[in-house]
This record gives sequence, structure tokens and C-alpha cells, in this order.
Amino acid sequence: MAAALGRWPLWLTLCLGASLAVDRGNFKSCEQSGFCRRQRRIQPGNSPYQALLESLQLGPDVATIQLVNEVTQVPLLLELWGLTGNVTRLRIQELSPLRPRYRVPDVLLGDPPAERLEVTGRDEGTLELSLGPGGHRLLVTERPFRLDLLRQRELLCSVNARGLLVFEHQRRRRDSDPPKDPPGEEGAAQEGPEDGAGSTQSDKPAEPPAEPEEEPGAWEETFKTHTDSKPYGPTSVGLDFSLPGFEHVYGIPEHAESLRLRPTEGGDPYRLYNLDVFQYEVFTPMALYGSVPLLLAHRPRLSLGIFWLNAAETWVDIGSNTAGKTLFGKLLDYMQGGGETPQTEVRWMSESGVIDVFLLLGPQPADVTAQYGRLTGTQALPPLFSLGYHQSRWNYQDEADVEAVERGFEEHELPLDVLWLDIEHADGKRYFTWDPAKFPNPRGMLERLAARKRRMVSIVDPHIKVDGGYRVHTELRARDLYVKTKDGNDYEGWCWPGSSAYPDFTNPEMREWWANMFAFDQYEGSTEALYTWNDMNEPSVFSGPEVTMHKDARHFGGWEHRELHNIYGLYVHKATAEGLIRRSGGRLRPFVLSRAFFAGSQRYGAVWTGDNTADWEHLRISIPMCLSFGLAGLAFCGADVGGFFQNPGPELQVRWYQAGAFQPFFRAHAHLDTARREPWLLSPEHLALVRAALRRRYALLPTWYTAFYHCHRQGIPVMRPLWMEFPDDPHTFAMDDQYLLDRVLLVHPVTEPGARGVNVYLPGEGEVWYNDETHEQHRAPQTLYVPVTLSTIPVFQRGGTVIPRQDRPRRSTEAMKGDPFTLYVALSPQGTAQGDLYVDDGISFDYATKNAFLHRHFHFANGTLTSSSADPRGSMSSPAWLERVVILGVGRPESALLTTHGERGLGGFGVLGWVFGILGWVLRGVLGF
Ligand code: NBV
Repeated sequence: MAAALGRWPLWLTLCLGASLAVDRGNFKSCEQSGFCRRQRRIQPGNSPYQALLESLQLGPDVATIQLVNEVTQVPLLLELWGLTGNVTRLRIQELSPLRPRYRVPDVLLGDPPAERLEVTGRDEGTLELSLGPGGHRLLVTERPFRLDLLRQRELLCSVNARGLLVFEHQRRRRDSDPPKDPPGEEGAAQEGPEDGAGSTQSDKPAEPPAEPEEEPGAWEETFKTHTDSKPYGPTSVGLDFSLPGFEHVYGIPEHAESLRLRPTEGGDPYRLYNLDVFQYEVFTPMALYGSVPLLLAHRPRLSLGIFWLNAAETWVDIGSNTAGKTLFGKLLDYMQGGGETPQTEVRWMSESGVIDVFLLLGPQPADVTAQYGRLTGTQALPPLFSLGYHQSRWNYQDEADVEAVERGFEEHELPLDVLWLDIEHADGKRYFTWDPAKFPNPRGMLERLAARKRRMVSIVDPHIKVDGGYRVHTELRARDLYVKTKDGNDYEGWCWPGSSAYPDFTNPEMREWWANMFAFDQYEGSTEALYTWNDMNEPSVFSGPEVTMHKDARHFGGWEHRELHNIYGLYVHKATAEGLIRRSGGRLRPFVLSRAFFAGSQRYGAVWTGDNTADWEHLRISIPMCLSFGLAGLAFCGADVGGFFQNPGPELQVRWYQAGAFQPFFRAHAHLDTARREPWLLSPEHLALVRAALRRRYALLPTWYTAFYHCHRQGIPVMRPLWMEFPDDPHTFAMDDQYLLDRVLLVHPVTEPGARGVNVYLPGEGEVWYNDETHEQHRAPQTLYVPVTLSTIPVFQRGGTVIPRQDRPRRSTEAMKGDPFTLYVALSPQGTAQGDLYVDDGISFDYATKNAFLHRHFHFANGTLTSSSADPRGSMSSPAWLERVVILGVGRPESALLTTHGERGLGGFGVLGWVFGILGWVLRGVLGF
């Protein structure tokens, strides 16, 4: 039983919501985190590592070289791969580890295909390897060890140029017995599919080398009332990367931070450690609920990514370095005319595991996101309903409340797809059950909702009430599927239900059991209309250190929690999504929202930014937060609309609906202690504005769905920073108050109180943009002052694009099925435009398994709009039809002519200025629906 009375004050704070700001004292600073402190004290320029070039072994796809620490004489093994599609992988491990180190499984899709490596040059102290057909070369320097990655003659990235490679080799504790229970083969057996040649996992442990003096805390670390026993001592790893020419770096969610990451000198590094941070503040490098160790760097003509595959607590330092620049950096300055070229330094530090890094070499921004998508998978295609509007609060009290809220949407003609139930719906927070007094007939409730083409989400958290009368608990205990303490007992901590145990989701058998719990006969009262929300899966343990699990807790295979902390939440999400797929016999797509995440979580569903606050700065930060999520593959991102803590005023609430309507996951949510805020509780004027925002979202759903399809296929985010589409325009590089939806719409939500206007930057030399509401045309590039009222959402369609819409207001996405489409054709200055529309049944996997989809490409040139197939595999027959074509950027046409499969159709019908309508049945044949 790990619950400590010492944690009660925090628990009380959580319940009462008393404090208004984060309690920083609950979370470690770098100085309080032993390995971060140790690593940060190491000064650049003194690397003890030497590459033994004569040890080079060149396999068919991997090169191995031994590294040795000249002080401790401990040997490491460096493995290098040139992967297809401009990716280089490097892995560093101990050559003869005392105990296997954790190599993150279940994140990579498989063994990434590799190119043949060749030695193309060698002189004293340097080795040159060519990395396949992309023209990339790697220079390996012997002493001190460093790597320089070049494309032709251009230096892209240097590794260990500052000499900050750290590999705390495993050792025996001085004057003590070895730890009793190191993981054996079982631990090795759960290694993921990425394991390949050069594995040292099963190598025999070597005799321990001579030990350096250890600093206090190396073998035991105390934070507040918690002591981490650290039976294996210090095991951290770290490495530095120099990026010449780069001034802008992004990614490594989750932080409440601007899109462009800030230098961390003088403060803490960015921390990646999944934590339940109560009342988080904005603009801090503090860790939040999820972690994706992917950093992107961008400059004109080049984007790169560094993917650091490690699931332990990780800190990332970012420096802009001109003074301590590498020789190559100085050479670059010289070649470019003597001026200082900027350079960014990135340093990764993880508490344990191995160094496993993928350098994603772009060169375009979309290449980097695609490279990452090929490694870890792309966003699962969401069921269409989940792109509609979600109404949540902690809590909708009972069946009558649900009914009344749903009726409210009906009566006020507000579209709604999903109603959410938080923890109070379950019987005493025993997930997979219903409170019998409040929800006596869940099936009836779900059927009523489904009859009105709506759905429900219920929360299923991963902490399980320790209660001998609760089947989930008794079965998990009997099957021995809980996480263990360091002493081998079931790990227990304090959470919502009181004393709770934590299923070991890293164990495949546990995930299997959990997935089966979503079968309709296991999760009683559930139906196909019920989907799932996983909260608290960092995991949150109120009584644990930093509100999470003890690092010396034990998982399947004997691994310590410290080694895999950041991937725990992904496994919960994965098992839940698999459960929803399985309950439909593999037919239907799941929808699962998760709070914690890791690299690869995009394959399992949606994520959100957790417990934000109802204030303007949290509204503003939702944009860069979701942009950062998207860059790291997590495209299906949203923030609680209205803010979770505290009560938004009507202006903030309206502005949040307007912003949320243009973010991928669109859900209003609120804390238990806040006032009710269903939209009709606003004044009629404000309600009308919320209605307008909701309807705008729904009208654009075909564009959203098509954007998600692009993302699913190509790994390109749905919500994109401007620089992804305008990579050579430095003006866009730090912009995070506006963004693009796919490549077609530019959105600049109003996020200031009392705003009368906003400055919108319209990028693109020689391009034009059209105001989405007034259809007014604007030339680019320019910063346009857009006057706003409370009803304005500044959105612009890019000239040269075609977007599909469904303009008839309905109660939900399902009610829109069969509604006709309108195409908005926004002409470029050259009078051309193109775009596409993706349609499928919106719910099943038939699009993938039976090619049951339709993907049309639209092209406008020489006054003619043509529709053709964008993907001939798509074979769905659809009732969808086209009702109108709106052309932006033309004068009033004299007539319009329609040609169907070469036959001449109607001409000269009603022309309304530059907007003209055409009878749907006429166009149906032409556009191939
Ligand atoms: O389940 C209650 C809440 C939930 O409403 C919120 O969205 C989660 O992020 N949950 C956190 C636990 C309590 C937070 C104070």
C-alpha cells in the first residue's frame, strides 16, 4: 500500500480546487532530478569518448563501431543505419551491459527498411560512410568521437560536437550486494519489432569496471516525502546535436508553450515526463500529460527532425550558439561571407534506456512529418461523427440530465454529435459500471441518443478500485496483472476511487483482457453508440511522487517503471482502441480520447490538452499547443472549449467556440465546481453566435474529413503552422496566432478581449486569399488589418484551391449523410484552382479493406471546372451529389456551360454575381459522384 498520509494535502487541494496556480513545488526542477543535474554540470568540449574506427563492421544494412570512454574504459556499441526515404538512425548501447537496458517496443511500425552503407573515404582519424541514394554522407571522427551528417557538401547536423555524450554505464554499488531481481529473458522477449542486428540484449554481463566516485543520490534519491530506491544506480544517457543555420525549432509536446521553442539557457530544460499537473500555467518548460520526443528544426529550404526514441524521463536543452560554434559552423560562416550564421544546439538527457535516434532529413517540412509517419504510423482516420461537436462536463448527473441537455441542443437548433459522461456516472468510480440510482437504464439512454443520430462517450480510467466486490479488481488480482512494487506486491496508490491498483498495460495479456472488457456482454449497458475516454493515464497517482507512479515499481518482464513511464498512457489508449474495434468484430473504427500519450499514440485516436483554465491566455495557448501536437503526429488535438477550471465570461465563451470550431477535436468541457454553461444559458445574442460557430464547423466537415484523410495517408498535420506551406518565408517561422487548416484555409481566431480588429498575415508571393465570409479578395503577401465584431472568425481561403462544404444545417453529422455538396472554387491570379474531396461511410474500415471510398480531384482552368478520380481504387457508389459551385475571383459570367461525359448540358442559368448555382442532378454525372 503506497498511499502516504503525507499526500493528503494535495488530495484535498484537488478536491476543493482551492489554489489558482500550479504548485511548482510538487514537480521536480532539473536541479532536483539527479540525472538532469549531473548531466547539466558537464561542460562542453571535454568528451571522453573515442570511436575505435578499426572496429568498424559493415553489415548489409548496419555499420557498427565501438566507442570507448577513455576515463572509465567502458566500451559502447554504436550502430548506424541509412534508412530509405532520407532517414538516418543511430543507436548507442553498452557493449556488455550488466543488465539489459530497455529498448522501447511497440512504437515503430516495424523494422524500417535500410539502404546499403558504403565506406567512401578514410583518413587518419576520420571515416566517411555514404548512406544510400539520397546523397547523404556521415563523417565519423575518432577523437573525440563525433558525427557530421552532410547532404552533398552541406552540413546538416553534428552529433556530439559539443562533447556531451553521456552514457552512465551500469555498475555494482560499492560495498553492497548486487540487486536481487534483474530482468531475464522475459524482459528481452517484450522488445519491439525494431530490434535488429547488433543487439546486445542477451550479451553476457562483463566484469564491472572500476567505478568513479558517485555523488550523493546516485543510488537513492529523495523528493519531498518519497524515496526512489534506484537499485541499479545511475543509468542515464544524453547526447548533443548541433544544427548549423537553424534558428527555429519546434515540437517535443507536451508543453504549454509557444510554437517556436525558446532557448533554455538560464532556466530549466523542456521536460518530457507524463504528469498530471493541476492548474498548469502557460509558457513554461514544465512537463505535462504527454510526451513525444520529436523535435523539428526549420530554415529556408531545409527542415529536419530528431526523434529520440526513449520512454524514460527526458529533458531537452535548447541553445542558440554562436560563441561555442563547431568548426563546421565557423567554416559555414566563412563560406557565407564572414557574418555569423545562427546555430541551434539541442541536448537530450534521459534517465535510462539506450540512445536510439532517428534523424529525419526532410528536406521539406512535409517530408519530415511523412518520415516520422512512416516510422511510427499516421493518425488513425477518425469516425466522421467524432469531427462534429462534443458536449461534456464533469458531470452530467443522471439520465434525466442527459435527456435535458440533448433536448436543449434540439430546441435551440444546435448541432451536436456526442454527449460525454465523466467519472461520476460509474458506480463509486468503478469503471465499466453505472451508478444504479443515476443511470438505471444506460442502454435505453444510448438507444434514445442513437435514434436521434447522436452518440455518447463514457470515461474509463486505468486506476482500479481495490474492492473485493468489484469484478475488474478481483480478476486482475487473480490473474496477477497489476503493476508491482519494488518488493513484488501489487502496487497501490490513491486516486479517485480511493485506494487503487494499476493494471500493467505493458503486459500484452493485460491489454488483451482490457480489450475484451469492451465487449457488449462484458461492459454491461454499453452499445455501439458508446465510445471511450481514457483520463489519468500518465498514470496519475495522487499519493505518488510528482502525482505519478514510483519509479522503482515493477512491470512485466521485470522492467522498472522508470524505464517506460512515458509509454504507459499509450498502452492504455491502445488497449482501449483495440477493445472498441474488437467489440464490432473488427468492422467499425474506434473513438478513444486519451490524456497521456507518447510517440505512436496517433494510431489510437484523439488527445487533448488537459485541464486548462477559462482565461484568455489558455485560449491563446491552445493554438500553439495543438500545432505542436500536430507536428509530432498527433493531429486529432483539441482543448477544453470554455476552459476547464473557472467560469468563462460570455465573450470568452463565444470566442472559444469560434476558435474550437476550427481545431481538430471540438469539445466543450468544464470542472465539477463550475457553473453550468450549456450554450442556451448565454443571452440570445451570444447563443446565436455559438450557433453560428457550430454551423460553420459542420458546413466545413467535408473539408475536415478530407484533411484527416490526407493526414492519415501522408502523415501531414491537419492543423498546420504557416511555415509548413510557406517554408521559405521567415515571416511565418514564429507565428502561432494563426495557422492553416490543411493547405486551404488560413485561420486567425480572435483571442483578445474587446477586440476590434486583428492583423492577419497573408503569405505567398503573388498569391491571393479570399475572406471566407465576405469573399473579398486580398493580395499576398501582406499584413491585413481585419476589423472584427463578436461575430467574426477571420478565415481566408487560399486562391488556387477548391474546398467542399455541406451547407445545410442539421442536428449531427449522421443527419448530414446524403446532403449535397457545394464546391468553393477560389481562383489563383492565373485563374486556376484545384482541390479534392474524400468520402466514405464515415464509420467502418471498409475504406481500407474494401476500397469503399470516393476520392475526387477538382481542377479549374481556362474557365472549366473538371472533376476526375484522385484514386482509381476508390469504388464506392455514393448518394452524394453536388448542388452548387461557388467560384471566387471571377467577374460576372455571361453564361455557364455544363458538359457531362462529353455531352452538352444546360447553359445560361441563373447567375448571381460571381456566385452561381447549378441544379445538382445536372452536375452529378459530370463530377462522377
Ligand atoms: O474525471 C475528472 C477530470 C476530468 O473532467 C478532466 O477532463 C481530466 O483532465 N479529471 C481530469 C480528473 C480531475 C481533475 C481535477
